[in-house]
Order: sequence, then structure tokens, then C-alpha cells
Amino acid sequence: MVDFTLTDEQRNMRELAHDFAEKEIRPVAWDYDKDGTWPQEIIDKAWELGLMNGHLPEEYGGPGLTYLDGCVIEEEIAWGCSGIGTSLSCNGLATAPIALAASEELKKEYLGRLSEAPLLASFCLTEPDAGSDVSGMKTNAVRKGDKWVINGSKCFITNGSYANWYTVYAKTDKEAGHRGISCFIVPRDAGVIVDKKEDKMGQRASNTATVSFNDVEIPLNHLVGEENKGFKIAMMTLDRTRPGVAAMATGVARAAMEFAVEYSKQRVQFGVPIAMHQAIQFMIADMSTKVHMSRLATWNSAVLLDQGKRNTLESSHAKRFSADSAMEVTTDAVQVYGGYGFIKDYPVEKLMRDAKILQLYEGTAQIQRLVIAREILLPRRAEAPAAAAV
Ligand code: COS
Repeated sequence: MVDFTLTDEQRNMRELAHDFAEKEIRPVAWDYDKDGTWPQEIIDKAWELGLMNGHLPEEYGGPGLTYLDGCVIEEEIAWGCSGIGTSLSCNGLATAPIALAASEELKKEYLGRLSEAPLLASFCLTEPDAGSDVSGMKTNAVRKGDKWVINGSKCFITNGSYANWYTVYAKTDKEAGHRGISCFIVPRDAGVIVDKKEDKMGQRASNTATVSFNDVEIPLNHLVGEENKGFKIAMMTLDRTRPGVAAMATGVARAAMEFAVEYSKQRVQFGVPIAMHQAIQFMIADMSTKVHMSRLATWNSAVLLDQGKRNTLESSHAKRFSADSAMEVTTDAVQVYGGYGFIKDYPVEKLMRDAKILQLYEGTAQIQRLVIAREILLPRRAEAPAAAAV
């Protein structure tokens, strides 16, 4: 049956998230953006209310929400502020590889930590010379006695300055390309260095840092999954987290559309509210279609995961379409505001800046197209169900 009717429980969750976004996030979002303020207070409150770590399985102290539940929550939070939303949801990215492939011992310890306190974890894949091309990474891990020794540097790491532990990808076989990458858990206190906090165009309340590993030693059992199987773990992780980014993009687009609708009813030009002009009506109509289609694509990609199916194609469809739509809708919202839209006193200027990163992080719009093209031309879906052991 094709049915996207939310259950009573999902509607309640959406209401809780919306209420939180409206009362706790919106009133401070533009101030936090201005100064790039770290939203620790909001993180603590969201954690208390169960608006973080929804994905954590019940056996490790989490609520075990579905992927669809997560998308419903993330759209509302991003409607409030996608920068704060990124800070709140990043644990999902760091923990997906652990839930997929880590030993029971690691899951208990590291997933358990996030259930017990409002702590953060970061996902460390990108490097200065290895963004889209994951296999080009230089960070390496070498086995020495009863330790792994990690050396290298990761950039653009969300929550990097504040993370309690890091999911780190490193080369364990330099000659083997993508088949020579492994995944590790690195606790912060193992000696992780946080080098640089980025000063960003948008989503300024989120923290983006460079983290480095200089002879950082971790126990052998901190390898996640099998040695040299990290690339697949990373790809399977992104299949699971791109729906969340698509949901955030839907929230940003929806917020921009709502502001544009309100403004168009108040702003009078040529003797009538500008909403009476067809030029504006068509922009509003396109915004509404894009928000609607973004949500449908997002929910579809999440539901496939909840059904235990591989969603690589749909996840990239959702991420690509929703992020591009958020950029278009926020740009048009600025257009509806006219010159005022370009001024920081008006809300849509921030939304347009915030939208840009949605087309960049967790795989650029071009990488999503690459994945889509490959899935169409060389379908792999039969080969690997979503929950396949890595
Ligand atoms: N699920 C499971 N396995 C997957 C997979 C997926 N979604 N996607 C690829 N794989 C597997 C392939 O089946 C292949 O397996 P074999 O080793 O058995 O042949 C292997 O992974 C390599 O796949 P591929 O040849 O497609 O790898 P490429 O090096 O060409 O890279 C892209 C593919 C570009 C899609 C990948 O590097 C990517 O997603 N880059 C963007 C990374 C990103 O999003 N960065 C953002 C930072 S994270 S916030």
C-alpha cells in the first residue's frame, strides 16, 4: 500500500519538534547566525526532550525511531534553523557506521555514551585533498603491537570542536584504493587535535572544524567492522543519512516559502499586495511544488530503509532534489522580498545562505547525480540489501 499518512505517534513527534523549533530555536536563530554562537543550551534541551539521537537502537539506550520518524523531526528542526539542526543531527552521521558494523562492545560503550549524556560525536571522512573522491584520502592507520596508530588530518568536520569521540576513516592499505580504507572509533582523549573552526557563509551556528591525528594510539578493538571494508561502511552510512539532509532541506525551503507568502500579502506595489501579481503567484506556486516534491522524495527514501531495502538511488534523488530546491526556493524568497530580501534585517537572507551547504555536504549535487547515473546505468541494488553485513 502506498500511504504516507503519519501515525498518531509520528504526528505527536512532529508537533513536539515543531514546538521546540518555534519556541527554542527560531527566537535565537538569527542572533546565533550573526555571531556563529555555539548552541550548547539548545543541544542540552533537545537531548532532554528526546529530539536528538532518535536513531539509536533501544538496546543501547536510544528510542529506536524509524528513518521516517527521523525525517519528520529533522524537517521541523531545520524549519527553525538548519545550522542548529545540523548540530543536533550530526550524531546520526557519526553513529550510523557503528550501528552498521561495530562490535557489540563498541556499540555498548560509544552509542551508550550518547544516550547517557548530551554528548556529540563526529564523522571524519573528508580531507583537504579528498572530498568527493573518498579513496584519495591520506590519513593512515598502522597496527603497532596492541594498538592502531593514526596519522592525518580531516577537514569540514561537523561538531569537530565539541565531539567526545570520532568515527574516523583511514587507509590501512595504501595500494588498494577504496579497498584499503578502514573505519575506527577514536575517543577525543586519545589525543585528537582540533585545529581550526571555519568561519562559514551559512549554517553559522553549526561547528565545522579541522581535526588532526598525530600518532594517535587507539586499541586494536576500535576498528569498526572488518579491516579494509571502511569504504562500503561509509557509502552505506551516506545512504542512511542523506534522507535526513533532504528533510532538512525541505524544512529550510518550507520556512522560506512561508516567509515569502506572508510578505507577499503585506507588501503593496501598484496599489495591491504583491501576492495579487501573477509574477509572484507563480514563484509561490513553484516553491510549494518543490517543498511538496522534496518531502515526498525524502519520505520515500526513508521508508525504503525502514523496510530493510537498499535506497541508494532514492536517497540521492531525495538529497539532490531537496537541496537544489532549497537553494532555488530560498533564492526566490529573496526575490519576493525584493531589495529588502538582501538585507540582514529580513529573515530570508539567512535562509539563502544556509541553503547553500545543503548542495555541498554529505555529497555534492554533482556526486548525487553521479550516484543516480550509476544506479541507472549499472544497477547494483539486487546485490546488496540495506542491512547487509559489511
Ligand atoms: N552501498 C554499498 N556499497 C557501495 C555503495 C553503497 N551505496 N556505493 C558504492 N559501493 C561499493 C561498490 O559496490 C564498490 O564495491 P567493490 O569494492 O566490491 O567493487 C565500491 O563500493 C566502490 O564503489 P565505486 O566504484 O562506486 O567508488 P568510487 O570511488 O567511484 O566512488 C562515489 C563513488 C563518488 C559515489 C563516492 O566516493 C562518494 O559518495 N563520494 C562522495 C563522498 C561524500 O559524500 N562526502 C561528503 C562528506 S561526508 S559528510
